[in-house]
Amino acid sequence: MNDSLSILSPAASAFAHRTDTLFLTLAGLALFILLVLAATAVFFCIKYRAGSRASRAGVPLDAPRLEWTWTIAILLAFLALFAWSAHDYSGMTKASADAEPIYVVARQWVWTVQHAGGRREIDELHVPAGRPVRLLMTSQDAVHSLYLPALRVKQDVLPGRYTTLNFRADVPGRYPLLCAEYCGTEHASMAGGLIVMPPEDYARWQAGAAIEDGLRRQGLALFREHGCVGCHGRGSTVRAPSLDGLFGRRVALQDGSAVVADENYLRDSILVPAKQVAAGYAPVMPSYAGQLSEQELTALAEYLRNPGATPPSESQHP
Ligand code: HEC
Ligand SMILES: [Cu+2]
Repeated sequence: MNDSLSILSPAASAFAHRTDTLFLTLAGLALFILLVLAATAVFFCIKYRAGSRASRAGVPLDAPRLEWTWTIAILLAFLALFAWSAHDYSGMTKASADAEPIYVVARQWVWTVQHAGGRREIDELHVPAGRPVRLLMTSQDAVHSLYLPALRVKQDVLPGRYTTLNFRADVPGRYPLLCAEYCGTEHASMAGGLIVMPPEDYARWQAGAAIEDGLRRQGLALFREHGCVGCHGRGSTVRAPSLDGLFGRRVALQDGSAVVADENYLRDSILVPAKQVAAGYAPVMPSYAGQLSEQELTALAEYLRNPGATPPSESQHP
């Protein structure tokens, strides 16, 4: 069949098929109601046109049974549609614990993608087929929006914080990647490709970056260069919390509340440390706002997410 004849763009994930089913059901229902109402209207226009001899006697002024029936039927139909779409939507937004994290930085007018294995790319996003992927996205300037039509997912990308997009692409191939939020003169050209690869090919493609420094390793280097290790390292004399195993944990704060240490918490801890001070510590950590680029913050976040086998405890520091 000719692709250009189909109404919907190709679907590359199970979620895309579910979204299409929901969309076509809604469209079909709306079309059905439109046809019934239009046919009834035309029928009455002809039957009761001026001068027709149709009987106008005995018109019921109220019909409670009929009114209750259609009110309740429509209510139930809409509640069912709501439950159906809410179920699909929550399935889409839920992150799976083993999802592959990929960092995306948007700026006017390119997409920069950074894989945990160290591989970087521009205006292209390679993902493994059949595996859950979690995009962690931020913008260096305006508000952008990452849109992957073949997966039927879209998410705003905002300056100053991370937003996430979870998906699992199933069908290998190349699909469009678009910016769906007007972001300046070249907005229309802020587009690229989503490349879905069989997992073995993806692993091989990732390994092609062995010569590049892994993102985590780069984060560790920054952790040393910027003196984080001087306070957070094990040999430190400053009273600062250990960051090992911090990611994903609940952190008690000075003001008595608690938060889960996610990417945004790490980010805020580095850029605006005074905003959320860990309970039991003095707010002595300096702000690193303006000293770290988005790319470097990404590397630090990746390192803190998974400090791994190389604890920054070497005591080259006094
Ligand atoms: C002058 C010492 C000092 C330096 C340098 C420092 N920190 Fe901190 N940091 C602290 C202290 C003290 C706290 C606890 C108080 C607070 O939450 O602000 C903290 C808190 C944090 C937290 C939150 C920890 C938690 O348990 O909630 C993170 C994440 C963090 N720092 C990361 C970094 C990174 C990354 C760097 C380097 C870019 C860095 N810090 C540099 C002293 C420091
Ligand atoms: Cu854009």
